[in-house]
Amino acid sequence: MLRTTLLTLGLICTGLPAAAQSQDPIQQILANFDQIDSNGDGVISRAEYLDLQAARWPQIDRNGDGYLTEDDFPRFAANRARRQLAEASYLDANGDGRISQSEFVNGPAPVFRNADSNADGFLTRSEVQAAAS
Ligand SMILES: [Ca+2]
Ligand SMILES: [Ca+2]
Ligand SMILES: [Ca+2]
Repeated sequence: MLRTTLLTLGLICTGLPAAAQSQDPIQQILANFDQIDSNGDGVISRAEYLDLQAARWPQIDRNGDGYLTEDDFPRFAANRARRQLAEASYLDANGDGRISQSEFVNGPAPVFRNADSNADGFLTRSEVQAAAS
């Protein structure tokens, strides 16, 4: 469950159709592998993954106050917002009840860690494919 939280949060906040929201985050990495691999060396480094997280932040912090809180979700989605935020609470490193940009971008990256099966800090295409299957 944890591994899906980061990308799910972003998709919920962008208001994409339900079908797109349910897409597995690792499938999205696989589909965008070449764009995420910005230096084109054929592997996704942790730094390239962090760049991806940083690029997604504006869609997550919708009201632009620098923190992810319930206020960033549509009012009608308050219950879902609380659930999502509870699942993402592991990102709240300083325990102040909200997730800052730096906590989000630099925090634990379970999607990356789970896919990096040899734990060398790089995702190869075959590691991503294995995680996606
Ligand atoms: Ca790369
Ligand atoms: Ca916010
Ligand atoms: Ca915090």
